[in-house]
Amino acid sequence: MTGKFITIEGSEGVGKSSNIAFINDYLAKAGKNILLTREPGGTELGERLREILLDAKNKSISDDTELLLMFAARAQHLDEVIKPALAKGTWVICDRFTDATYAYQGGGRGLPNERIAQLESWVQGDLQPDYTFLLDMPVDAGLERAGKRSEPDRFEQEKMGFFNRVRETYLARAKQYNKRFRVIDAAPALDVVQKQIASELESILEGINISGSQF
Ligand code: Z5A
Repeated sequence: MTGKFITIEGSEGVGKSSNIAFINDYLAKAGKNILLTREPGGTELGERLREILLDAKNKSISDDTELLLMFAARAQHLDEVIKPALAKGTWVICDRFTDATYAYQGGGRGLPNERIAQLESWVQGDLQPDYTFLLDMPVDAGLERAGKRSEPDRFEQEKMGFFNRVRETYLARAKQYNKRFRVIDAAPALDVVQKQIASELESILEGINISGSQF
């Protein structure tokens, strides 16, 4: 008995938080047991690592350290939260996962994909999300949305070029893993974005019912 593992990705200001609540409600109405979680974070230790990683005062964190801390938080998250929930048949909705590492530490920081892949294989084994929603929109418009919020964190202080590489990496991965990814145009008004998400969720649920799975 296993639940489905759904991840939500995108660069700054694309509206992940706004849309995760919508996905949660949609699936709850469809009768699924749901666990909402996030990365980095999702456990007591992971949330402490998140504070370190996002704190704009921590200017001296090296790129390798950043990568290792992301996977340290992920290892704990998988063992303590994600795997047990999936094993019970719960659907896990996670705000960012390893695609974010490829996008931010790989695309953004320029760390080699091979190094990320080694850690991915060590920490996750074969475990991959069943579905990944990539909320995509032009970087400048996303930054404008994000800029209307509070003080920028350590990542939000990066420059345009960084976020363009993040977006390009996400789009390249969506193309490479096109069975798992659902790319959503996040630029229009929220109700239009949510119509696209609802349509994808409907087809996911239909596909699961047709294949005869009880989940
Ligand atoms: N990170 C990493 O580097 N490597 C990794 O492996 C992982 C993460 C897992 C924290 O992530 C940081 O960790 C992240 C990458 C790094 N970098 N940053 N920054 P996070 O997901 O917690 O942080 P975030 O990207 O800033 O996400 P967020 O705070 O949840 O924001 P959002 O989801 O992009 O957007 P939002 O809060 O839902 O919406 C932004 C604003 O736009 C808000 O005022 C909304 O009301 C508005 N909005 C949303 N949708 C619309 C539409 N459609 N129209 C108009 N306005 C809208």
